[in-house]
Amino acid sequence: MILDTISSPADLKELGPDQLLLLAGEIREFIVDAVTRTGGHLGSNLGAVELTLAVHRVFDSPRDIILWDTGHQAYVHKLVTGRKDGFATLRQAGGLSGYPSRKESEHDWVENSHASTILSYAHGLAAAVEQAGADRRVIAVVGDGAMTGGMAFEALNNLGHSGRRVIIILNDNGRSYAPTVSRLGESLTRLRANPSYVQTRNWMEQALRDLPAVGSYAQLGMQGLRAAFREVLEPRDFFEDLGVRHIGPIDGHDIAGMEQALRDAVANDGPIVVHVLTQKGRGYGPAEDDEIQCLHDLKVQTAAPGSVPASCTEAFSSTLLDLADRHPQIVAITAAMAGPTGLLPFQARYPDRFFDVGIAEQHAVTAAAGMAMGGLRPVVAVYSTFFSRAFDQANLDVGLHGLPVLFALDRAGITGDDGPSHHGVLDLVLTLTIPGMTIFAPSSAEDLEAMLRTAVDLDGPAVIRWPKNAPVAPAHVLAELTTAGRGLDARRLRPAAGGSPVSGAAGSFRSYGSVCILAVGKMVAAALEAADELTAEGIDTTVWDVRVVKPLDPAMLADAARHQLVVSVEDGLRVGGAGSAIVDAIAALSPGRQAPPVLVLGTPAAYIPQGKANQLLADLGLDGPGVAGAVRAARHDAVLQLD
Ligand SMILES: Cc1ncc(C[n+]2csc(CCOP(=O)(O)OP(=O)(O)O)c2C)c(N)n1
Repeated sequence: MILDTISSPADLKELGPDQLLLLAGEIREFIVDAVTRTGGHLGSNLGAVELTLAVHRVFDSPRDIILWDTGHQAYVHKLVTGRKDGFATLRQAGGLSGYPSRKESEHDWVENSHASTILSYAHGLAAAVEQAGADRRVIAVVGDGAMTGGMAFEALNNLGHSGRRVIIILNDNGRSYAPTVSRLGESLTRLRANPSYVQTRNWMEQALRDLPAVGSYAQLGMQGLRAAFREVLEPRDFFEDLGVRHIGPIDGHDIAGMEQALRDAVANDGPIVVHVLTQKGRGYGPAEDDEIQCLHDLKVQTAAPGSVPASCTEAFSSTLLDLADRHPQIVAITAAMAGPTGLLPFQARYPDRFFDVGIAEQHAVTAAAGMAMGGLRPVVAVYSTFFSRAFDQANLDVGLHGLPVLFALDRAGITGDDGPSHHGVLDLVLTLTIPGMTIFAPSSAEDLEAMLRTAVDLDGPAVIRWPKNAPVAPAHVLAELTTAGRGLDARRLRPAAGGSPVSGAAGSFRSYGSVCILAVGKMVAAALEAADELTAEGIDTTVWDVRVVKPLDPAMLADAARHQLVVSVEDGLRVGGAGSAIVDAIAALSPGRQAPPVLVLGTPAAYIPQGKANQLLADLGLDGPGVAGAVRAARHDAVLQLD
C-alpha cells in the first residue's frame, strides 16, 4: 500500500500521477473503514482527498501554515502528517481528535469545530508572518457552508482591505449539512451544472494570455476583456469586489490542475481565493447516494442502556409539527442544521414557515427577534454549543425587547466524541443572565413535549435545553404527563407527590429528612440512583426534578429548605448555573433563619476532553455513585456544623 509509505507530507512529493491516483483510492478506503468503526465526518473528508494531497504537495507544512475551517474535514491531513496509526482511536477517550489538535501535531494550528473562524485566524497569522518578515505562506481551506457564517464575511472584508497574503481555498461542494443556503452558492451551483463551463473558461483565458500585450493600453484592454468575459460567464465577482482575487472554479478532484492553481496563487501579492469544486462523499456509494447530507457524518450507536437515542429530538420534531398545525404563527429557524435538530418534517410540511439561514447563529437569533416583533412565534433550533455564539443577540435583541422567541437547544450537557468545543455546558449559565427568560430542562422526551406546549404560549423569551440521549421517564411520571401538563412547576419524585415527610418533627424547620437533591434535566436519573444508594444506607433522601430552572418553583425551594442538606446537580457549568441560582433562592427564602447548606454539583470551568458522554459524566462525579459520594462527604461536614 502506498499509504503505508506516507509518514509526512514530504513523502507525497515523491509520487507520480498514477501513484497519487492509487493513493487517493487507498485513503478513501481507509477512511470509510475507520469512520465506520468510530463514527465521524465521512462525506466531508471523502470529498477533500485530492484537495488535501495537492495542498501538501505544493506547500511545505508546517513552515507554510495550513488551516482548516471547522476542522471536520482534516482526516486526510491527519493521515498524511503521520497519524495513520491513531485512527483506531479516532474520537475515543484519549485518542485522536476528530478535529485538528495542536497537541497531536505540529501541522495543526487551530483547535476548532465551530465554523467560519478560519479566515480570521489566517488574517492574524498572516499579519504575524509579515511582521516577522518570514517567508511562509498562510493557506486557509474553507467550505461553501462555512463561508455563509458572519465571521467569514467579516474576515474577507478585512483581508481585502488589508491586502494580507492569504491563500483561501474555497472547497465548494454545494453542501453544508444540507444544500448550502447562499446566493453565492446558487451561482456556484449554476456553474457546476454546466460541464462545458470550465473548458470554455480555460480556453478563453488561454486565448487572452496568448494575445500580444503591447504596453499598458494593451494590458488595460486585456483586463477589460477579461472582466467583460466574466460578466457574461460568471456570477458577479463578489470576492474581487471586496479586494480578494478569485481564481477558478477548478476541478477539486484533479490533483495536477489544483497544484497548478495553487502555484499561480502563490505568485499573487495579496489575498486570493482558489475556488475548487468537489463532490462530498466522493467514491463511496452510500455517501454519493445520500442526496441531502452526503453522509456528512456517520453515527455509531452510543446510547447507554435504559436511554432512548435521539428521542428528545424526535419528541421536539413531532410536537412542534403538531403545535404548528394549530398555531399558524409558529415558524422554525435553523442555522444549517435542519436534519440534526429534527426540523426536516417541519420544512417538508411548512416550507414557507421554515428558515435555514446558513451557518449563522447570530443572524438566526436577531432574525427571530424581527419575526417576533412582526407577530410571528419563532422557534430557533440550534445545538447548545452553537447557541453561545449568539448570546449577545439573545440577550439584547430578544431579551431586552421581551420577545416571545423560543430557543430549542439540542445536545445540551456533555456531548462526547466531538470534544471540548462541542460540550453544551454553557447554555444554563448564559440564559440565566437574560432577564425575563424562562428556562426549561426536561429530564425525559415525554416531559420535553409537555414543556414545548407550555413554552409556545409564554409571553416572553424561553429556552428548552435537552441532551442527546435522555433516559426514559419513570412510569409514574409518564402517567402524570399523559393526564396533565405541569406548567412551570417542579416535580417531586421521591417521596412521590402526595407522599408524607420522610422523618423529623412535622412543621419544624428541616423536618423532611436529611438530604434533598434538586436535579436538572438528564441529571434526574443520576439523582434517583444516588437516592437509592443513600436511602439504603439510612439517609433519607428527597429528589426533585427541577424542570424549570428559571423561575424556580417556590414549592420546591420551600420543601428543599426543610432539609439538612440541599444538593443541586446539573450537567452544565457549576459556576453561575442552576445550582448558583438555587443557592441564592434558598438563602432568600429564610431571611434571619439559617438556610441549609447547598452543595452545588456541575461541570468544572475546564475544557472537558472527548470520550463517551456517560463515562465523562462519571469521571466528573455526575453519575449516581458520584452524586451519592459527594452527598456523603458534604452531609458529614454539614451534620458536624449543624448539630
Ligand atoms: C458555528 C457552527 N454551527 C454549526 C456547525 C455544525 N456544522 C459542522 S460542519 C457543518 C457544515 C459545514 O459545511 P462546509 O463548510 O461546506 O463543509 P463540508 O462539510 O461541506 O465540506 C455544520 C453546519 C458548526 N460546526 N459550527
